[in-house]
Amino acid sequence: MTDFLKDIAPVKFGGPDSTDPMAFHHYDADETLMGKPLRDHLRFAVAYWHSFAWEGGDPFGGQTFQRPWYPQDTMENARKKADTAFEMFRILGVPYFCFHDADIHPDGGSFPENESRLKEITDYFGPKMEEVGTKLLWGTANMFSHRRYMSGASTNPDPDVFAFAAATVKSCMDATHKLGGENYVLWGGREGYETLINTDMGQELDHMGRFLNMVVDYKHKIGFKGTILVEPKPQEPSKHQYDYDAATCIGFLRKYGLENEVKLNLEQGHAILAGHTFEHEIAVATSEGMLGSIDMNRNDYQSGWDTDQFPNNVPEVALAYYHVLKSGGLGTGGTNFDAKLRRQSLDAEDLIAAHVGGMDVCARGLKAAAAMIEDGGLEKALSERYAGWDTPEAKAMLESDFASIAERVVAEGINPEPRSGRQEILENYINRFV
Ligand code: XUL
Ligand code: CO
Repeated sequence: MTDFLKDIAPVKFGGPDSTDPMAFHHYDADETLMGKPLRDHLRFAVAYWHSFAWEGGDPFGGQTFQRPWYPQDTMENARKKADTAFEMFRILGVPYFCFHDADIHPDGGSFPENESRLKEITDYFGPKMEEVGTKLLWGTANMFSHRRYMSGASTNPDPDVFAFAAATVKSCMDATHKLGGENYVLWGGREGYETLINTDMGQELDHMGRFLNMVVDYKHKIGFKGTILVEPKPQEPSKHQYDYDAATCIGFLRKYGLENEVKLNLEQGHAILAGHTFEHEIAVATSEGMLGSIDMNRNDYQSGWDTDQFPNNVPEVALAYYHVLKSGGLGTGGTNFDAKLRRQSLDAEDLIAAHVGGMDVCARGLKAAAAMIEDGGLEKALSERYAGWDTPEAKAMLESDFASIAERVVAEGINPEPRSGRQEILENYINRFV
């Protein structure tokens, strides 16, 4: 038992009436829904970076947290951090975790030293994953924090940065493969630009497309069976991010011939920053068969930057899972809590309670989504709204042309009368389930 978590017992399911703040009220991993336990629907993961690497800083002040594994600049403390992380995975009973290279070992100053540290710490993870029973949902490379990446990684004007990034992603894919990771994620980080005055956007996009093709080639070369995912995010940290939202990423993947090889990792907060709802982003991806995984969190609606809070809005989460379930579930993906404590939430108890609350909110949302699917009310309303398209005339119109459509409009005296979209009635319907 590490010092940090010594007073915290494994979290149990207490049920909706329990008053224990450290118990699950809605997430019972074994509860079956639509023929599958909640554990397998939700596939929860803890994000190593927010829970163990982030120290509580903001643009106006530094570290507020005090953890036994600080300062994070030695391999000894990286192992201490890992000891605590796996203990927390056990306490929460989460099936998965996710990491960036930079979260799990301190920077070594050169590629060979980084690679050797990555090997060392992931070798340390292996037996712990076995012992605790936690698997790797995805690995990724942090190609945005170090100053070498200030002008991007694969989109950097300097080919040496492209090379460093390629070698780094190769090493992170090797580590992910070694640990049996089920996906590999690339979030653009600084793949974007501040000003066109100094940027050749077309060339940068071509380099990013080539880089991602190399990722896919390497996946096949090493026999990695997981899914390659890209994670859309707008306007942060670069003013103009190339992977702005799901639709932008899908266009990019098609342009570079990657639509059958790469899927999307969608994040609630990134959807909000892009001016969308989370369910919009999920529906864009599922309509193209490209939903890979979700980063679950909550963005502040007033702030305009990425606040990465733990989710606590059941209706929002329910609509997100509604679209996930409708498309057949998360596949190799999962629900990764890309969420961090507020910087005043100093205690180990805060960290555990944040995850417990997040897991409960997701369980409530998923159950509401499943109930709406089983009831069929939204599907029925949809098929009624689009029923006109089931007629032979409507189907034939899609195969015809403007001239014959215009003739038919005249011949049949077509003059449509608008019908209600019934939005409030449907919102009231959803309220019955959440
Ligand atoms: C950044 C973000 C990342 C990715 C992984 O906003 O979401 O943590 O999930 O690089
Ligand atoms: Co994310």
